[in-house]
Amino acid sequence: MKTQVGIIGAGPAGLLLGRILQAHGIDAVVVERRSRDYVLKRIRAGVLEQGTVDTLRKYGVAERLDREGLPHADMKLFWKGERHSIPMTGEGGRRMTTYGQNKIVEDLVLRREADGLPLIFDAEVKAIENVTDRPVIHYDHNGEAQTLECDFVAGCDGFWGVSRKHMPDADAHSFEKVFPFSWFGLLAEAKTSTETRGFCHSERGLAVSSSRGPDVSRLYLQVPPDFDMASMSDDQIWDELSLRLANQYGKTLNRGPIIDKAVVRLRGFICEKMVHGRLALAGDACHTVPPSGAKGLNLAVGDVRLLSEAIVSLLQENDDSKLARYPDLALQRIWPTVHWSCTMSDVFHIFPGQTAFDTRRQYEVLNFWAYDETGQRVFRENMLGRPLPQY
Ligand code: FAS
Repeated sequence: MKTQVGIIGAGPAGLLLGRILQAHGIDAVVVERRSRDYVLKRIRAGVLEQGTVDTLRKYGVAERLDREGLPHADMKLFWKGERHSIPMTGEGGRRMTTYGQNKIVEDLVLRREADGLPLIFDAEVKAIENVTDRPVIHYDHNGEAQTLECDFVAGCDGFWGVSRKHMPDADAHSFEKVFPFSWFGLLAEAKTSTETRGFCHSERGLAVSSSRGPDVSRLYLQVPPDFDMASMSDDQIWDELSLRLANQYGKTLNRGPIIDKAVVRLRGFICEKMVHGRLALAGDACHTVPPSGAKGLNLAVGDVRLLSEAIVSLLQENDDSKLARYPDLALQRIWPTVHWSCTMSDVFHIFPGQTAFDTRRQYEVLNFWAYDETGQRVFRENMLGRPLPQY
């Protein structure tokens, strides 16, 4: 099979890239190792920056988002018995919107299928040949070895994907911090009460409560790095969430059936080697962000906006100057965003061996974000997201 752009991975990065390239008249094939059912059911992110919402609207895949997305008027921070609301509307009406990543992926898959464009599930990419010339993707599908000849390959295959392995000396250009704890992510059929929604610092560890729809809550608990999901019953999970998010504030957490559970280790990771020949990385394939800042998906969208421009220039104008600049421009937004997510991780979590002194320093940052005008602006501008650099 032949195409102009081979896209590895049908996550938000790969699917959105396919949609943008299609809008510019460039053919692409998306190759995804998991089943269609698995990809559509995977619960992950859910807080969208304005730039992400605007991009999905621009490329005609925001109809359900506009119907079901929940705008964030404020962000609630609570700690030591205090709860504080930070207004979250930026200049020009910029704001955050809650809409599940699984719905974005479904909207993009359905659009691609409706347009009759190639999207191959259950197809694991094993290798990429001739990366510097006319790349060939080798993948297994239905037990048969297949090849896809391309003019360009976009590695949108996430942190554990195969693309980054084809970047020469990627390790020498990679930076990583692994936090000494994980997040236990939950999806529950329970209405999110405005009284318990937000980011919570507690001496038992972080807890987060947000909404994924009128009767669906997305909740997170800080847990040890080697946490076993089977070690807590659903009642124990709700009791722990209540202890952190509600009891000391005299509030009640709405409970309901827990419909999805996942544990994700908190790490910050950036591979600065994002282009080699006719291969480029985007999204979690080149950076992983601690979910504390709700940025991973939004960063992936920014990468794809920049990479798509570079690919269009290369394939339609034979101009590779934007491709050469893509890593630098993307990193101008990736590093500050990863730094912000790591800062949120530093402030809201309880670290092994943490002293009362450390806790008081965390309180000082929370006071600055909640009660100081400059601090509120710092918090708001970082949560609303960095502007995307322009070529
Ligand atoms: P993805 O990992 O989403 O997609 C990569 C795709 O490539 C996958 O479908 C994978 O199956 C496929 N693939 C991998 N190897 C392949 C191969 N060899 N051949 C073919 N296909 C291959 N971010 C937030 O902003 N907020 C959150 O609240 C949040 N919560 C998260 C919770 C969890 C449990 C996890 C794991 C992540 C969370 N994230 C969150 C981050 C997450 O949303 C990512 O940033 C986002 O999925 C990035 O999208 P992609 O770059 O497309 O990568």
